[in-house]
Amino acid sequence: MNEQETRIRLHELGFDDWFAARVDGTLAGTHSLARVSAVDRGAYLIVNEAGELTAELAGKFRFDAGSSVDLPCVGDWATVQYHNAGTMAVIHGVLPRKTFLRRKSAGRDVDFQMIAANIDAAFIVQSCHYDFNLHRLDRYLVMASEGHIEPVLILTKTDLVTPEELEKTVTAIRRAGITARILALSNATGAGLDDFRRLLAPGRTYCLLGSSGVGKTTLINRLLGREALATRATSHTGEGTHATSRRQLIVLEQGALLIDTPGMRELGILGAGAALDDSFAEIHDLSRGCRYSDCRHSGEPGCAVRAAIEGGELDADRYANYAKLKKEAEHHEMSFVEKRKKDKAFGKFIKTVKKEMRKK
Ligand SMILES: Nc1nc2c(ncn2[C@@H]2O[C@H](COP(=O)(O)OP(=O)(O)OP(=O)(O)O)[C@@H](O)[C@H]2O)c(=O)[nH]1
Ligand SMILES: [Mg+2]
Ligand SMILES: [Zn+2]
Repeated sequence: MNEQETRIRLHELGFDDWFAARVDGTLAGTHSLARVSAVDRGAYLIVNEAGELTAELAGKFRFDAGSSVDLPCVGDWATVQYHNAGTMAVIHGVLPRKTFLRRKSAGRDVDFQMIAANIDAAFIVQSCHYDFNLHRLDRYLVMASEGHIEPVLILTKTDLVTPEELEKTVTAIRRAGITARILALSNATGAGLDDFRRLLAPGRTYCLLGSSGVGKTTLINRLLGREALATRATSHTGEGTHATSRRQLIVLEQGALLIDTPGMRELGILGAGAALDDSFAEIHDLSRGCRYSDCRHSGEPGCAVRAAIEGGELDADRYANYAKLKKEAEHHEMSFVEKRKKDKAFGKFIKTVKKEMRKK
């Protein structure tokens, strides 16, 4: 591949003049450019003009990084060197980020965790059935605007609500003063998918954000035209577990770049349990009236929350939404064992990629 072809291919992966102006000229000839396509606890995949391969951080880069924010994240442009005939890469640095998505690390004030970098538009995905929540939507909008990213709201599962219910949701969003573009679709029937496709431009990068189970990965699979990525429907994971376990960049045939993220990431912006009780303050207050201090509100005697639902003072759907998020928060907090499981899964994933590379 000559220099010209390499440049064209990198542009297809989202590289542009903005980044070109920020490449350290002294590295020309010795270093190459590649885009980070997946990250999971110290293991990296990158994509370059020839395809996808695994990468490691240079020791000096890791050592010099002041915090995790300085380390590569999905979507970053990295300066790399290749070894073993181009099958192994070492990342020496990342270019400045044009835009970014980051969340506050749980439990700390000033620490941030990167979600993705160099995103042109963020798709904030909520299901119009059951998951929809204005407060959460607002958090995502703040997150996008802080990162200088245009937000687009995607309402999924329109097949599960009536047109009137959908209309009500859209009205509620507009009444809250949210002016971002809204697109409603169903992965099940395909309604709205063509409109969604029209939003995607070749060489542009999009990130899907939203709670677990809203259909982010299903949407990507619909665009790919095959079950390329595991969803809750295909992975047979139980309720409350996350079908997607890592952030990953996917290149569509038509040329757009999509980053899938696991739903649990939203817990960071909500601040898990505490913030939940904050946004569902009335439920938290009600629970103080339960007979048992550790009441799960699942049929215990003297449960004030159940009584409020039965008495019509607390909306059953609102409570269901709270219970679901609470479960997710707890899941997030007990995630040590889960994390280990995921590490193993990622190890397997890396092995498959390596095998694929050897075949080429
Ligand atoms: N009825 C209906 N079901 C859908 C739709 N989109 C997705 N689903 C189902 O919703 C479930 C969750 O979908 P996923 O794509 O795994 O959700 P996700 O947002 O990727 O979830 P995480 O990876 O856990 O963050 C699956 O069982 C899908 O089949 C839709 O538009 N309508
Ligand atoms: Mg997913
Ligand atoms: Zn109770």
